[in-house]
Amino acid sequence: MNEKIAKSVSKFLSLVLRHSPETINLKLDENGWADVEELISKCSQKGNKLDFELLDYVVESNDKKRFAFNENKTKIRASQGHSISVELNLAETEPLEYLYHGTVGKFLENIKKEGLQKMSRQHVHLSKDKETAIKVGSRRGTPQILTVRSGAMHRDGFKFYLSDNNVWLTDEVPAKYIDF
Ligand code: HQG
Repeated sequence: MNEKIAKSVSKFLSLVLRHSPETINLKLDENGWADVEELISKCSQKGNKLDFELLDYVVESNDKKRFAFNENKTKIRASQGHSISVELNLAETEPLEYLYHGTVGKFLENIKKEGLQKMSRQHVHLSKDKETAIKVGSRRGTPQILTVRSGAMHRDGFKFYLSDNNVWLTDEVPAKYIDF
């Protein structure tokens, strides 16, 4: 399989399954699922040649397992990262004592004031290891890694969710729980 093509399909799927399904006139249900046949046919109509084999390859080989099929592979959704409102029905999960968030220097002043906010997404994204947080921060420049005292937050009543692809999600992280 051509990796360049797979990457470009993955980017396009992120766009239509997380942010703007209307780009190809696709309908997502309230849980974020799209019909696989409809997705394939609407992508192809818009010139993004896609067939089931390629879609299956992208889902299975994706570095971050960003997308998931339902059991019989008739539906597909993004496992996290949405900006549109979808109910992922993720189970509330007790977090590890510490989780990490990768950001960049220019945001620190604001984060010290307001804590971590979900910004344009549905949740604040956290990871269990610093390596992942470094990668996330590096998308924007020199990474700055914040340590979140998630255990303390949880004991204080904040809820945490673990996505199907192991990204920790929460609604916000007040600054007092962040070690800068
Ligand atoms: C920052 C990618 C100012 C926050 C990644 C981040 C991740 C604030 C940016 C996933 C702030 C939001 C999500 C505040 C937060 N003031 N800046 N109060 N609170 N920020 O992209 O975590 O490859 O929405 O630090 O790997 O960077 O797409 O979040 O820099 O898992 O699958 O505002 O996206 O995954 O940016 O990334 P994002 P993120 P994919």
